[in-house]
Amino acid sequence: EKIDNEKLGTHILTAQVFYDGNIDTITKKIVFLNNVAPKLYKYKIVAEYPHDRNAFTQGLEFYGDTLYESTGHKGKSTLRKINYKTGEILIKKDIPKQFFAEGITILDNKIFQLTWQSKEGFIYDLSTLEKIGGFAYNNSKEGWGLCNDGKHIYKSDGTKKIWTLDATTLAEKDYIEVTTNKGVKSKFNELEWVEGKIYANTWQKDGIAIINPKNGALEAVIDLSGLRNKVSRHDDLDVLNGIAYKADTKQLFVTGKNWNKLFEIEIVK
Ligand code: DDQ
Ligand code: CA
Repeated sequence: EKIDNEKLGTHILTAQVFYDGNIDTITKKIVFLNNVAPKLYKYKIVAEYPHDRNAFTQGLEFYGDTLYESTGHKGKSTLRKINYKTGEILIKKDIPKQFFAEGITILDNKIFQLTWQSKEGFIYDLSTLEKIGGFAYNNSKEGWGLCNDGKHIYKSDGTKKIWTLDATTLAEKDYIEVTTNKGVKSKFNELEWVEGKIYANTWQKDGIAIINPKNGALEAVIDLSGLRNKVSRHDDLDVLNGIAYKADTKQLFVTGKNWNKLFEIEIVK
């Protein structure tokens, strides 16, 4: 492999060695770590809004003032259009029962939605939420989170990889590995594109990782562990999952699976 110095994580190097008239191939796995530890950020609550306690949040993204949400569990997955200020569900579409819906992202007036283990994604019309197409994943086994930078779509799959997808064909083109100064991390769930960085919930952790999309460096972690005490507990896995950024007003929102609140937060550095 040609070493791409920009990218952290696992690299497989192969070299051909000639000796005494023989040719041998040597393969070596090396892991490039980041040279600095992630910064630790705290948060401040700016506002609280109602959130459906029965929404097992898997994807969350704004388009203008409207919030879009994908909810999971097989047999009760949905796609929703929401007034975030009141929590009112404007449109709700049930996903066919065999699918466990996961992350969503919005690009070119379309909503792209992943499913967890069915290796299938769906495409919907942004305003009506009518299904207008689908796509398959060719490299990764699972679908977890999605976000986009206006040009490319980014997809997490539960492994240490975050994929870059072609925005037209949805084909998995390239990937980064999320890396700290200690190792390569995995289980990035809901994603959000925020001012040139990928924000990612780590599955079952009360924090958000801030990731450099160019090299995979995990640059900072926002510790959100105080939030779960501010929501009513639910029998289901009620973990932090759901990041949505209103880019026009630079507002950051987070919620959790089956949380009764959506929080607007400010990062405290
Ligand atoms: N994921 O979002 C982390 C990708 C999957 C969440 C799955 C949690 C529900 C567990 C229920 C298992 C039923 C087969
Ligand atoms: Ca999101």
